[in-house]
Amino acid sequence: MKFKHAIVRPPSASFAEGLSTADLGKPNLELTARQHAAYCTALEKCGLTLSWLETDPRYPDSTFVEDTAVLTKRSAILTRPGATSRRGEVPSVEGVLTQFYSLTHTIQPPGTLDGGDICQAGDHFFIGLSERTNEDGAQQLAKFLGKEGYTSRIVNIRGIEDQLHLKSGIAYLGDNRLVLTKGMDRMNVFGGYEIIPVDPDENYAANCIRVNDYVLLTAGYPKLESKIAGFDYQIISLEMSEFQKMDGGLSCLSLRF
Ligand code: CIR
Repeated sequence: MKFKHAIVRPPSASFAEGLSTADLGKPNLELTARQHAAYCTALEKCGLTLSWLETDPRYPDSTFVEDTAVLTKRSAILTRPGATSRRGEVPSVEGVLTQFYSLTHTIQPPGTLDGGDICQAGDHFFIGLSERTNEDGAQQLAKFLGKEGYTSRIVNIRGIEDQLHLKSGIAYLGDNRLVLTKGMDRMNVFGGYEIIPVDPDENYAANCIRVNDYVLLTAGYPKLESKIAGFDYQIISLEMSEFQKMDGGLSCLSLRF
C-alpha cells in the first residue's frame, strides 16, 4: 500500500501527565519535542505530506493520534477511546480527516476502541480485544470493515502481560510478513504469514512501521534491526525513549493513509 499523507500532533506541555504504566520516569519535554520532530522528518523522507494538528494541553496523550481513528481505502472510522480522558481527542482529528474522506463512521457506546488495537495486513484486519478495546467496539469495527469487503479477526490480548495494545506486539510489514513478539506468536492465530520473531528483551521494538520503501524502527534494538536489515527495506532508526515512558511507540504517533 502506498501512503501519501500522515496526520501528526506535536506533544503538548502537559505530555508528562498522560496515562502510563511504564516505570521509566517522567519524560523530558524538550527531548520529547526533538524526538517527535525527528519522527516527522522521517515520515517526510518516506514521501508523506504531513497534516499537523495543533497541540492540545487539555489532552496529554493527544500526540498518540493513531488511537483516534482507523483508516481504510474508502473511509475513516472514528474511534471511541477506551480511556475516558482521551475521548475529547477525536473531534479535532475528525476535522482533518473530513478533508480527505467523504465517508466517516463512528464507534458508538457502549463500544470502545483504540486505533492501536487495529493491525491491517493487506485486506485483512486483526482487531485486538484489550483493556481499551471492548467486544462491542471490536464487533462494530468488524461490521464496518466487512461492508467494505475486508475480512477481520478479533484477537484477545488481555492475557498478555505488559501489552497495552495489539500493535504493541505486532507489526505488518507488507509482503506477507509479520513482526511478532513471543506473547503474540503463542496465540496461534497468525498462521500463513512469514513471522519475524522479536526477542523478549526487545519487545518494545515490535511496534515498528512500514512506510512505502522504508521501515521505521526504534533505535537501540539491534537484534530486530539486523533481522529486518535482511530484507529489501530501507531502515530509519528513531530515538523513542520519551514516548516509551508514556507507553507509546512509533505507530501511535501518526495516522498514515
Ligand atoms: C495511553 O495510555 O493511552 C497513552 N499514554 C499511550 C498510547 C499509545 N498508543 C498506541 O500504542 N497506539
